[in-house]
Amino acid sequence: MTTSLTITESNCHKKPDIQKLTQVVEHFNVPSKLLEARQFGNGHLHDTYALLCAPSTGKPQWYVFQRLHPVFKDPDALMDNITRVTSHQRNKHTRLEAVEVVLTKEAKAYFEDDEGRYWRGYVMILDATSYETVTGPMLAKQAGIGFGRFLSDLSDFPDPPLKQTIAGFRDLKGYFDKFTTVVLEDPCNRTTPARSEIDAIVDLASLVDKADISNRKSGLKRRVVHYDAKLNNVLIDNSTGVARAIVDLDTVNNGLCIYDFGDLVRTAACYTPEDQEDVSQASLDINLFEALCSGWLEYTAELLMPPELELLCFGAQAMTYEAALRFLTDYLQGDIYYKIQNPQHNLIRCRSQLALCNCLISNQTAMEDVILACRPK
Ligand code: GN1
Ligand code: MG
Repeated sequence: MTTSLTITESNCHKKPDIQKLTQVVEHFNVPSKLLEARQFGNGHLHDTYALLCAPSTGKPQWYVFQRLHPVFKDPDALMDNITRVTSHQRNKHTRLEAVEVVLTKEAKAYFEDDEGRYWRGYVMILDATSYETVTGPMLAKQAGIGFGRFLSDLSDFPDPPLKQTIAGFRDLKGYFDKFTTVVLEDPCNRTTPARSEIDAIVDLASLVDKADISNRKSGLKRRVVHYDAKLNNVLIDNSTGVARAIVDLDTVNNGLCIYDFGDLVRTAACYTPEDQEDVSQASLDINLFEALCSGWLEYTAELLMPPELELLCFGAQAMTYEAALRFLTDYLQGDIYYKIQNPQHNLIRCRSQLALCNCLISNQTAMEDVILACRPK
């Protein structure tokens, strides 16, 4: 499935509340005549809308508006990070387009509604597509190039460091401890139907210790990273097929690039979606992996230090495990974090990520060989 940012019927789901959206849009510096509103995209957290707004004269323009998920409690820090990162991208005159935040009439980067929910808007990047699953090595390579350029363009990002927007984000040990507590408390009586997934998560717990050690390892440079480096956060130009922009900058932070590489492998080196029901299909495709590596390393190999290169495969295992762990924890808690389309959705997501994680572990040597071969000599 793909989400084309050229608006189509297929990427729009429920009917949006036009009255509410009209009220929100009025607070922003966009033409306030709302011609069309559609629910948009496939994110797991925010409510996202494509809005067509018309000035009194001239051409209507598409925007992406989002009502933020309540996990984002500090919108000033969130939007400040995004503004700093996109300004840096723009000053570099990079080949990647930087997303453009729409300001409110009070020149703020978000608006708080009367229910205490935060809203923000972007100018929509048209004629580009966000792919949910990979179609072949060419797309995997472009995804690698997109995130490789992103890392390289931000490699000279100035101090101060970016702000932490979600406490404990990307802390695998923290996620595991939370999971252990939820399993013990079993608030929704769901441990029985999830027994085999719980056991599978516990079987792979050595990854948690390895992440804890790696995170503190000297030589692992803290860089400006995306921290949600999924295939569907690269926009691919519809006519050239080239990576045009990196979107969804909510989690940009100073962190470890092995996890951005890892998220990319999780989502672009496997043909199936994150919620693949037939888990026998949720496996690594080595040709996709090779294409992705060659794209990513083309832009990052010169920056990377030996300990980072050594831990790239671990980054992929850890991110896939983390996804499984977080989906399962959410299932056990009664689906309070991620949006779901059916009652089993988080469990299904967990299973497919577990299958992929095991596949990444058993293919580690082959993957390391590919990385070695892709590194510029
Ligand atoms: C969430 O909503 P989305 O798809 O951009 C999550 C990521 C997970 C991802 C799983 C802030 O991202 O960490 O990897 O779902 N974002 C947050 O696909 O929790
Ligand atoms: Mg995201």
